[in-house]
Amino acid sequence: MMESIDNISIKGYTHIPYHTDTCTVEESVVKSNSFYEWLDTRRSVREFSDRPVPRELIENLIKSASTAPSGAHKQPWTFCAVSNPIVKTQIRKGAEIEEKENYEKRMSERWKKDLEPFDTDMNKPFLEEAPWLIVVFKKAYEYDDKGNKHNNYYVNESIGIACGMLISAIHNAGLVTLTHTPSPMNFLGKVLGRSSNERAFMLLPVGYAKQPTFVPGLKRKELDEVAVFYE
Ligand code: IYR
Repeated sequence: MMESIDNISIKGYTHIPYHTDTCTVEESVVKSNSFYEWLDTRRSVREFSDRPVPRELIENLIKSASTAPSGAHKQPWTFCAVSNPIVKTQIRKGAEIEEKENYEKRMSERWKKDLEPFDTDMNKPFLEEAPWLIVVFKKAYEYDDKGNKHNNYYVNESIGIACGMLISAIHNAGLVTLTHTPSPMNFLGKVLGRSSNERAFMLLPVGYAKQPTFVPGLKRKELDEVAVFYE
């Protein structure tokens, strides 16, 4: 039995005891390796099954993402979860208008060549086929009760972490996603009727993978290509 420790006060703010599972270093090594092996099985998937996904599951994913650390704990994000087929169609149409411009005009030849292994183009059927779309909005600023405007802190860093945690939560639930960024993404705020302080950051279609599904046979960089140790 762990001895209970009381809350303490620091500069007038309550601090509570932090509890986490205690484990040996050996257990930590085993856990970290199995987490890595499991995370390494995640892939971006563009083909979705029509198998339904209940709203409760999506709520759990969003709650998980919203546990992410954020600048001064402002949690500068809104997750819009869309299953309404009419809204999904509007989003697909808006995204394909931007992607047509991207593929035909904005993207360099080198960029398009780099994308060849992924077999992407301006058509985005997954925006209607996936049972849910989660559109993540960042809040660069907010208004307090008196109507005063306050900028949030480290908004891109915070929301990037939250999206990473969302992607991990999706993988953990046995679902798949891909990070879709049909820039510019202003159309998403209009379709979803968001406030002017909310900027679309990322669009994640969520569902079960179509069976069978094929993904590019890509290879991840080795540890020594991505890490440098200073011991
Ligand atoms: N937004 C486009 C292009 C695209 C860009 C990158 I970088 C990718 O990794 C994948 C796609 C699209 O979604 O097709």
